[in-house]
Amino acid sequence: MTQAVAMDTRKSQLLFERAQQVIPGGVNSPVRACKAVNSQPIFIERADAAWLYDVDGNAFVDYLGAWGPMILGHQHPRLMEAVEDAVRLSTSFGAPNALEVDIAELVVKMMPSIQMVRFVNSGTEACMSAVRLARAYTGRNMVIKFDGCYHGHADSFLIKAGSGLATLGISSSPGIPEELSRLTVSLPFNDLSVVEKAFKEHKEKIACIIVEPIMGNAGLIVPKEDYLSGLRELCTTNGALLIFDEVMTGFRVGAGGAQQKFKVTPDLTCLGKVIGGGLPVGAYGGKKEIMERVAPSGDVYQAGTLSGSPVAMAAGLAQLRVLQTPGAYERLEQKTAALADGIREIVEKGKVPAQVVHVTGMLCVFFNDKPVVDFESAKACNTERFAKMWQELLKNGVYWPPSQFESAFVSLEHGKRELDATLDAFKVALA
Ligand code: KE4
Repeated sequence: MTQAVAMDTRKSQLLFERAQQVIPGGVNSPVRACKAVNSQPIFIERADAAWLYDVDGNAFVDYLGAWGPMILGHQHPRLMEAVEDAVRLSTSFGAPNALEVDIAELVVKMMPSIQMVRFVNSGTEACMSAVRLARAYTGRNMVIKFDGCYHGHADSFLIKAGSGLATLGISSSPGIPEELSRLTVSLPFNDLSVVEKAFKEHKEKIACIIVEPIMGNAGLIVPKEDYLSGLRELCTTNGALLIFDEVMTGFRVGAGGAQQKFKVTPDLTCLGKVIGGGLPVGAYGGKKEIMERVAPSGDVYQAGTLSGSPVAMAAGLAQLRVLQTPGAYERLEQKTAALADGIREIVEKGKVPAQVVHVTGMLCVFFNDKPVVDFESAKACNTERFAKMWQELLKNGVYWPPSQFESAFVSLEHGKRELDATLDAFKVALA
C-alpha cells in the first residue's frame, strides 16, 4: 500500500479549537484527546459497520468500537430498528418498562452467576455500586484492586489505575481524601502471594477483591493459569466477596464472559459497554442473597434517574439477542486471531521488539521485547514507538486506540477487506 497522502483534518482542527474553549481538554473523556500519541483528536461524523468517517471525509477501519460496545459493528439493522421503535414511544419514563425485564432475564440466562441484576448508566456506576454492596454485605471497608486495572472514576478506584490515568501518567488522582484512599489496597496483577499477604495483614477488614478477570486497561493482560481460581479461593477462605469487573469482557470474550472462559464464579459481576449497544448502560449483579440487600428490597441505597431507560434497554437487548446467533463468538475469535497472527508475522519479519496479545474480540500490540504480565511490565513499553505506530496507522486509514494502555476491539463486521487494509497499514506502521 502506498504511503497515504497527508490527511485533510481542517474541520477537526477547527472543532477542536472551539471545543477546548468550552470543554476541559476539548473532550468529554481524557483518552480521546490523543495526547499520548502526540496527536489532535479526529472528530467523527458517522460510522457504519467496521468503518469510521470523520468530519473531513476521511475513512478509517475502526478498532475503537466506542471502547467496546460496538461488537456488532456500527448501525447493525436489528439494533438501529429497535432503537428507532423505542424512541418513537418517548425517550424516558422514569417508571418501569417491559424492556428492563426482558434484558434482565436475558443477562441472567447468559451469565448464570447473576441471579439478580440492577441496571445503571455506566461501568463506573456499576463498579462503585458493587463495592458499596460488598462493604454493606460483609460489614467491612477495605477493597483490594490491582495495579493497572480500571474500574471507572469513582474515588475508591483511582489508585494506581489503568486506562486514561496510565495514558496520562497519573497514577492516582488529586481530590481523593487520604482517609478514603487508605481503604483501597492496590496490588500487582498475576501474583497470588501478595494477595495472600494482604489478607494476612488486613484480616477481616477486606470487604472484596475487584478485578478485571482479563485486564484490558493496561493494554491486554491475560491471567496466569490458576490465578483467578486462586483469587476465588482466597476470597472464600477470608469471607470477602470476589467482584469480576466484566464491563469490557462481558459478552465480548465469549457468550458468558471471562468467568465462563476461565470457569471461575464471582460473587458479583459488573457489566457495561456491550450490554448498552453504544447507549449509556451499566449493570451489576450476582447472588440473590447479596443483591436483595439493594434498595428497595434491602437497605443498600443506589438509584438513577435514567437507569433502565427504554431506548438504552432496547439497544442492549437487540445487541445481546443478535449475539445469541449460533457461531457468533467463533466468528469473532476467527477474525481476531487472523488479525493478531497477521500483525505477529509482520513483527517477526521486521524483528520489531513487540508482543501481540489477543483474546476473542480484543487485541493489543505491546512495544516490549518481553511478555507483558502486569502493570510494571506494561509501563516498561516504548510508548514513543507506540505513538509513531498509531500516527502511521491513522495516516493509512486505521483508527487504533490512542494509547499503549488500552485494548483494540474487533467487531463481527471486520471482514477480509478490513483485515487486508489493516495489515497493509501495519506493514507501513511497523517498518
Ligand atoms: P464507564 O464508566 O467509562 O462506562 O466504565 C468504566 C469502566 C469500568 N471497568 C472497565 C473494565 C472499563 O474498561 C471501564 C471503561 N473503559 C474505558 C476504556 N478503557 C473507557 C474509555 C474512556 O474512559 O473514555
